[in-house]
Amino acid sequence: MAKPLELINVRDLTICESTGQMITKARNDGVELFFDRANATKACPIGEKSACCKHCAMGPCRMNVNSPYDRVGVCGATADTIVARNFGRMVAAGTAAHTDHGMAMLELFRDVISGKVTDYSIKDPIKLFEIAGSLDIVTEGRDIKDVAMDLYHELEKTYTQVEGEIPMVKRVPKKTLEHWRAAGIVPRGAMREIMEMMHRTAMGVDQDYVNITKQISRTALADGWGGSMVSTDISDILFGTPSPVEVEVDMGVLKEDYVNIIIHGHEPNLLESIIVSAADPTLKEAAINAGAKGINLVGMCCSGLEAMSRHGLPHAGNFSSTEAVLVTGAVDAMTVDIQCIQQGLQKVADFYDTPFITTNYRAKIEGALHIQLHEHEPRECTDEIVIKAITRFKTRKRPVQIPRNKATGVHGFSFEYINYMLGGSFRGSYTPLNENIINGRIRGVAGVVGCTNPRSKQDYSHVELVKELIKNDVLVLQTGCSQMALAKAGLTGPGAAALAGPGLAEVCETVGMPPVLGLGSCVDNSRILIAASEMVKVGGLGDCIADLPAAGCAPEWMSEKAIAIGQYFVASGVYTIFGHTFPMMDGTKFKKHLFEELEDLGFGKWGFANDPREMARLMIAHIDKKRVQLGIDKARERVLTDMADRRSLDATA
Ligand code: BF8
Ligand code: SF4
Repeated sequence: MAKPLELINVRDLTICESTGQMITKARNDGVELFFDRANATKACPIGEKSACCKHCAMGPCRMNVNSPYDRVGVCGATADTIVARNFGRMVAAGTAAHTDHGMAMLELFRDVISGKVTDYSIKDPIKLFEIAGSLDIVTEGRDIKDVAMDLYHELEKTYTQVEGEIPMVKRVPKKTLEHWRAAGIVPRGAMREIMEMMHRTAMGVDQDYVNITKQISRTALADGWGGSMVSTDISDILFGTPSPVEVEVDMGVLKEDYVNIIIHGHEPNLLESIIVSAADPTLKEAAINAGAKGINLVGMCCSGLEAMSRHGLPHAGNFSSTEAVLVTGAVDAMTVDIQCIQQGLQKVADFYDTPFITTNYRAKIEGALHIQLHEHEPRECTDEIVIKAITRFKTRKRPVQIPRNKATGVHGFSFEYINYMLGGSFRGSYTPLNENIINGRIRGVAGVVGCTNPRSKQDYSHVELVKELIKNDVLVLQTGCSQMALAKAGLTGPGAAALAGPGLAEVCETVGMPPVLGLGSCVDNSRILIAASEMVKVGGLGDCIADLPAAGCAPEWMSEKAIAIGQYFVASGVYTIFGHTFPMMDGTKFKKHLFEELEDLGFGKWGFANDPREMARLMIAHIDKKRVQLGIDKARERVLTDMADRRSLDATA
């Protein structure tokens, strides 16, 4: 008889109190969550290190993880070829996810301009003109519709362009772009790059890991400076560019006496429409007639980040909490679209009688109810979801148990807002940021982003890493599920400045910003690229992104999308650390190429660490190395001495 599985102590699975409470409740209710499935399904040691090739029927061929050069595949493929090809396919998949999402947003934009879709409109014409101008589209004296249609045609190239550079590379710092040109990695349209990546990694094609790496970078850049960037910009134009808003987060935002609807996924169009449905007087009245006080819309994952940044909607939690939130019994409907929707949600929703509704033809789930969102008639779908939720509220069968935890933070920092915040409305500028980096008050900038993963204690590495960084005067920019980890821990409010080092705290106080800036969903990592670009353009910090005192980290990643993001940051010039696991055999030349040689070639490089303090140490050491190269290390020493002097004066006063 199989030995019963020993359950892992909840404290070792998550630092999120609410999720912990719901794991315990699920276990008591006899419901299996992915934390326990991860424990029962040990990661395959060969797959974990990407040491298997199944690209043809002469295989699958398996390498020796501990000694990669012991053997080769049947076709003679070496360990380097095999890991590089597998890595390339992860980047292709991640890039495909972001670009397909971006292309859907662009198609919606086209249909709004042409009048085919009337439920959405252009909310930010200023951004429309700015982006059009930055791509050399004539805007002066022209009708908004004409400019918008020209912009649509220009941006379509991001996806379909067969030859030549995609439009958004016009926003890349000159020297970084020249470097890409010399290396032959300036992206064409994403469709072309993904196609070529898949071709070159098929059996018997590209078998030189250095050459494969070039296509890996080119494909990833088609995501960061292409599909993702267009997705962010078009979403801002259609739904509004975010500006800071105070938001409540964590499962305590669910309300027992309201109809609770969770919006989970990635595309902002569904949530924009469901907001309108929930405000409809007839549906509001129906909710009240059902005995509820109202309708409570709550976001999760990246949809939730889009909703909170643009509308101040509450957010219940990140990826690792999506099953757990259903265990409260308080969710009257969960609606999902694309990406990071675990199939396991269906079974949990079923147990707690929660309607689990898919809305995008690309992502149906066996057993879930599918209500297709049609953009020309979005209310048909979203009204129906609200009605289903009201019915479920009326017939709730199980007792509701909502964790009481709730935190408040400030979110919705776009590139544009940071510009305004630092420079004021008349002279919006990144100059004060650069000045404070040069004078040493801010040591550098870090992007802390990405997923949570049931094989890694939820939120722990995100929170500890960010605390360590801000303590050392590193300004932190955040996106994705990482942003929610910090929000729940209360580090996205201005109060977090108290945890920052003296230099960063002083700047935060002067500008009135928190030391941790939430920039939105995962496609919004493009906002970090644009911010980095601006820092280079403003001057004083070198002349390419690789010169900046900056680093990135995804400490608890799980998705192929994260690998694509990591690679576009590396190719753009950023040292990028991943935690918890890395899909690559140790001791291979390919790993050395990504982790060391790319930096020598003028790019960023990959890094790996398991402990958040070690991650912080590596990032800070890199930032300090860049400060020395820029000749600004002495300025920081002076600032620190000044501060020490001031403190000792204060102490003697
Ligand atoms: O795109 S951070 S778990 S929700 S992949 Fe997914 Fe990872 Fe969350 Fe958004 Ni991003
Ligand atoms: Fe094996 Fe080569 Fe086929 Fe891969 S491509 S499965 S290494 S024979």
